[in-house]
Amino acid sequence: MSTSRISDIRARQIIDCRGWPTVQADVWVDGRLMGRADVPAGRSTGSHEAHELRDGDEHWYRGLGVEKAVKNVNNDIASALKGWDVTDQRKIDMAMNDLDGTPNKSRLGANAILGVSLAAARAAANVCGVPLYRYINPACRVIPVPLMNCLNGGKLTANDLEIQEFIIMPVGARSYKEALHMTTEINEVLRDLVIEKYGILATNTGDEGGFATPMRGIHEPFEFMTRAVERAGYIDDIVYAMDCASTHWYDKEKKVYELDGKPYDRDALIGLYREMTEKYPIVSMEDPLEEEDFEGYALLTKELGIQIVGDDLFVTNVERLRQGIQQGAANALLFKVNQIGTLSEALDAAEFAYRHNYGVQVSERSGETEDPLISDLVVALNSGQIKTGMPVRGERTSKHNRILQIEEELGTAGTYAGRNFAKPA
Ligand code: 2PG
Ligand code: MG
Repeated sequence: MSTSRISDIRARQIIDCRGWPTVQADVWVDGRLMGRADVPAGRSTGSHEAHELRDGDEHWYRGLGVEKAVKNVNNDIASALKGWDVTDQRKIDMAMNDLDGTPNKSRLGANAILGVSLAAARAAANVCGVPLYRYINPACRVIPVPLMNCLNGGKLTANDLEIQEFIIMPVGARSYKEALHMTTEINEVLRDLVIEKYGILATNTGDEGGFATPMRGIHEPFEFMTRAVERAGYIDDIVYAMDCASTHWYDKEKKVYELDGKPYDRDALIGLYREMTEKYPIVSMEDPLEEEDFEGYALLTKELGIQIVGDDLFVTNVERLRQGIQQGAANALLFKVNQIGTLSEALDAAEFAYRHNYGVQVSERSGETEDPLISDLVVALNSGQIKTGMPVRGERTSKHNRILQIEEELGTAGTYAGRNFAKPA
C-alpha cells in the first residue's frame, strides 16, 4: 500500500548559472516517488535575508562551496524528517526551523532548509498526482505578466548603470504566448539599436540576460527602450518598470544616493522618479530607496501613485512587511523563497500582503538553475506578475517555457493578467 511518508532525503552540490555552487535536494516518499528542487542565490542581496551557508574554504569554489549545507541535509535534516507525512508542509518547515534554532537559519543554512522545503512540496504534489501549482492552490487561474529586464546594470553587470534593471512589461498581450513573442521581438530591435550606437560588444548580457551596455544614468535606457518598442510596433501594449536596487548605490556615511556622478538626497531622488513617471509609462518601481528607509518609502508611495515593490526592504519576511504596512511603505511584496528559507513562510508573507491589499510580484534570483519552480509558484499565488529575466539563457527560458506549459494546461480556466497585473484576483 502506498503512503505519503518520507523515506529518504538526499542533497548534493550542483552549479548555478554563475558557476557558483548551490544545493539540490531530493525528498523520497515510500522509496519510489521523489520531489527534487534547486536553491537559487542572489548577488544584490538585502542585509536582512536568511543566512546562506557557504563553506568559506578558499580552495573550493573560492569559498562559495555548499558542502556543509549538503551535509546538514543528509545528516540532521534527513534523520529528523524520515517517517513524516510529506503533505504536512508547515510541520516539516517548522521542524527544520526548530532544528536550526537560530533566527535567520544560520546553523543549518537557509539553502539547506529551503532545498528540502521545496523538494517536499514537489514530492507531495507527486503523491497527489497533480502539478505543483495546483497542489499549492487548486483555485489558481491567473497567468502572470512577465517583467523583462532587457537592460541590466548595477551588480548584475560591469557597466556604469547604477539602476539594476530596466524592464518592459507586455500588458497589452492577450496571453503569455503572445507576451513572449512581443518582448522577444522588441529585444531583437533593441539589439539593433544598441549595435548602431555602441557596437556589437555592447550586446553582451548581464546576469539576467539583459544587455549590459555602456549607457549611463536613468534617461538613456528609457530612450532606447522606447525607440525599440516603437520600432517593433508595440507602443500601445508595453509599459515600463525598474528595479532600482538603490541600497547598492546609497552612500550610508554621506546619506546620499550617487547616480551618474551626481549626489541626490531622498527628496531629490523622489523628484527625479516623479519626473520619469511623468515622461514614460512607468507602472512599477522596485527598491527605489535604500532598505532601511521605511519613512521615505511611505512618502514616495504616496507621491508616485504607482506600484512600489519592496525587495531588499521586505526580504519576503512577514515582520518587515508588517512594519511596511503599518507605515504605508510600498504597496507590493517581492516574493523570493530563498530570502526567508521555507515555502511555508514565503507563502505566509504573500498571504499577509494580500490581506493588507498589497500586491505580490514573484521573482527569480540572479543566480538560478534550470529549475522552473517559481513558475508554478506564481500561478499558484494568482499573483499576476513574474520577474524572471530575458528568455535568452537556459536558467531563464526554463521559467518562461514552464509558464507556457501551464497556460496550455489551464486552457480556458486560465486568464492572462495583462493590465490587471498588480491586483488580478
Ligand atoms: C533583485 C534580484 C533579482 P538578486 O534584486 O531583484 O532580479 O537580484 O537575485 O541578485 O538579488
Ligand atoms: Mg531587487
